[in-house]
Amino acid sequence: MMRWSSDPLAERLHLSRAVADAIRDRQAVVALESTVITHGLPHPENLRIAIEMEAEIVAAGATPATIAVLDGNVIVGASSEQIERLSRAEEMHKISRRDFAPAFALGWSGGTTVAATMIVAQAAGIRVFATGGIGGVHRQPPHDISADLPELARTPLVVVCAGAKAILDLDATLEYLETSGTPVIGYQTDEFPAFFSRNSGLPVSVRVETVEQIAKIAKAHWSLPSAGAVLVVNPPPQESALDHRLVEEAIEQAIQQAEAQGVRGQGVTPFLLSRVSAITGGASLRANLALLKNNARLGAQIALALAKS
Ligand code: PSU
Ligand code: MN
Repeated sequence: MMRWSSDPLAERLHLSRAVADAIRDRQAVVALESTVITHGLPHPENLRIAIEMEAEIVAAGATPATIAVLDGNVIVGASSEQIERLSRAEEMHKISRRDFAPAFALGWSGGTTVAATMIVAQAAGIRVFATGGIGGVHRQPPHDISADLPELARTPLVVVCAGAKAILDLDATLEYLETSGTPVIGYQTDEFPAFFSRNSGLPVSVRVETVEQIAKIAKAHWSLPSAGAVLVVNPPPQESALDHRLVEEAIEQAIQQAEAQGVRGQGVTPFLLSRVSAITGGASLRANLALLKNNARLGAQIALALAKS
């Protein structure tokens, strides 16, 4: 057959056998991102949580697909050796939408952000993706806006998270989501969770009680012209969630330290997260790990509900 154009993304997609079989058989599959492994969490917690999230998904009866870029290839369903490599290597890129082209052309390896993971999941035929927190609008000038937000507006998936990273301007992030037409579904909550804490004082656009309701909303949303994602927000588990005010104080302090030390650009998030963890005596890290597992489990339940509907 004559090929009029090449498709570099499709050519570089490598699905594991388990993931390829599950997609072919229309079974429940949950995509997982890898920036949380390469840039979001310290070693060895990053490795442990990547394995535990997959185990949660398997236990719930679905197939996990950790997505990453290795040597210019797009991996869908990383093996334990590949996850181990992602968790250790220092020279990993943080890959968002803009970074795929150089990654393909130059053979980069890296963790995929929420935006990049959505692009790959969609290309592979996966409909559900679970993560910790999405990117959003930053608090300080230049009010950096994460590429995750425009991606949510255009890529039709169910994305499960515990809100946006707590270090962001949540109000502005919700306004962006509203403007760009992304439903924000509170799973058993009226409030947009603040990642480490269950409350933010900000409303979701719809509250649901069951995963079947989420599946119904997703299918209805995707019937609209050029529909993007539905964002499911799942409050962090009660036992490990932190008080909103306490987290706010830690973040304020961390932001001041970042400014004082001149930390900028992509370095800001890792810096703030590690400072907040130090200030809270590791409590924020424990909350982060607990909510990641919690979201993996909910993602699996939603994928099962979608597969049945
Ligand atoms: N939330 C966290 N830790 C993280 C991220 C989010 O608590 O590491 C990652 C996700 O992969 C998200 C990315 O997509 O940060 C957003 O980065 P940016 O704001 O540069 O787009
Ligand atoms: Mn950014």
